Amino acid sequence: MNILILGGDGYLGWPTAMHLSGKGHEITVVDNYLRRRMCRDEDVEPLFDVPNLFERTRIWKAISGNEVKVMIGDLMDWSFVAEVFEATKPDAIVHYAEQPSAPYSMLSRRAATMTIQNNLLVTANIVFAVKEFCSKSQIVKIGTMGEYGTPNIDIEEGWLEVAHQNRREKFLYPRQAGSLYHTTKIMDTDLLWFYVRMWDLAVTDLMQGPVYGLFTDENNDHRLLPFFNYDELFGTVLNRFVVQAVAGYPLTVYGKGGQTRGYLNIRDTLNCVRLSLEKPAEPGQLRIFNQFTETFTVNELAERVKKAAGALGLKVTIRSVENPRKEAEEHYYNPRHTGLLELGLKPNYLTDDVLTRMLEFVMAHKDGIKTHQIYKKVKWD
Ligand code: USQ
Repeated sequence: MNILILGGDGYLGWPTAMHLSGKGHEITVVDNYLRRRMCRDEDVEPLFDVPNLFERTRIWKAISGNEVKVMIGDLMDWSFVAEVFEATKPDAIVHYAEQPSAPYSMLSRRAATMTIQNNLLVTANIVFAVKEFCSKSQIVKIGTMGEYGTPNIDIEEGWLEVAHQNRREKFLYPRQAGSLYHTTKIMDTDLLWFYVRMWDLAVTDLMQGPVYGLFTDENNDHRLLPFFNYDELFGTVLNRFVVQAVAGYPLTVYGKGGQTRGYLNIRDTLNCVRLSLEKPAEPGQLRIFNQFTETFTVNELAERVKKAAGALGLKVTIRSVENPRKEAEEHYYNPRHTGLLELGLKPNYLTDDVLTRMLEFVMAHKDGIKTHQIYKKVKWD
């Protein structure tokens, strides 16, 4: 397939590009380096430097023999979007091109409006571009489990059948997000659902939980590793805990630590995206999968990291800190996640070996850890 990866520079975008390129697909990555700029602006650098996209594609070509094309520009700008779609006429679009951080979206009015503008306008531009340049191509959009929030009933995969006054109808499962970022993901799902109904687009929405990890089959050469953020804005919780364990920084459990989420290894993100592309949604279908492999509370993650780090001789403490977020710290959580398993996903679970490998890598990069960026207390209220 000829595949466009929008947001191809990010934590997940670049590993996805290599993975699909390695499987023989023709890949073009598109990015405007927004993530790199936001990190610089907020003084939260990743653990190690990552080469730019042109350099990454040169290294990947030398190793794999595969060419990945690069286009740099802003997907909020229609003239650039048109140029990209005209030049590539893709069979499929993987849409990662969003501001992905919940805490960033709660920083300020400016950060909030940037998140709304970027995430919604880019999604809308993709819809218009598909209609105009490649109406048969499929869209795989990265959504988030956070769209559902933490309701006191089981979470279905995208849809809920409602019986009301002796009649039945299927609706999008009720969504009630816990941050402005997560709210924009609800809104872009609504945009896509509207145009699926109007224009028969074929869309898969992958409702992803927090991702952890660094290593994939394609990045044995460390110059090809993804960004590894461990700061409060862009680091996901398990990646943060691994770095905190190595730095001797007490693991920052927010509040009671009973917050439960569905987690997945970065390898499984790549597999889920590939499986969705290989078995596409039908025209006129919004297909939704809950994309995670296992659930943990924050307390459980902290204990797991403490144990694995202890085996490496690291002395780790866990500290409950004031929760900067407004979220339930103890709650019911039972989301279904059978769709991707049925497509063929073979999960990579969180084992001690996985944690040990991450810890050892971070130990070798310990000098790069800047502890001031770990806990900045970006308040939800
Ligand atoms: N948490 C702590 N301590 C920390 C950091 C986080 O207790 O030091 C807690 C948070 O309060 C939250 C949970 O850990 O309850 C997960 O936090 P996170 O920062 O790993 O994840 P989140 O902000 O929800 O966002 C991440 C990605 C986002 C994706 C989302 C999936 O950044 O792009 O959409 O995970 S989900 O959480 O399922 O919505």
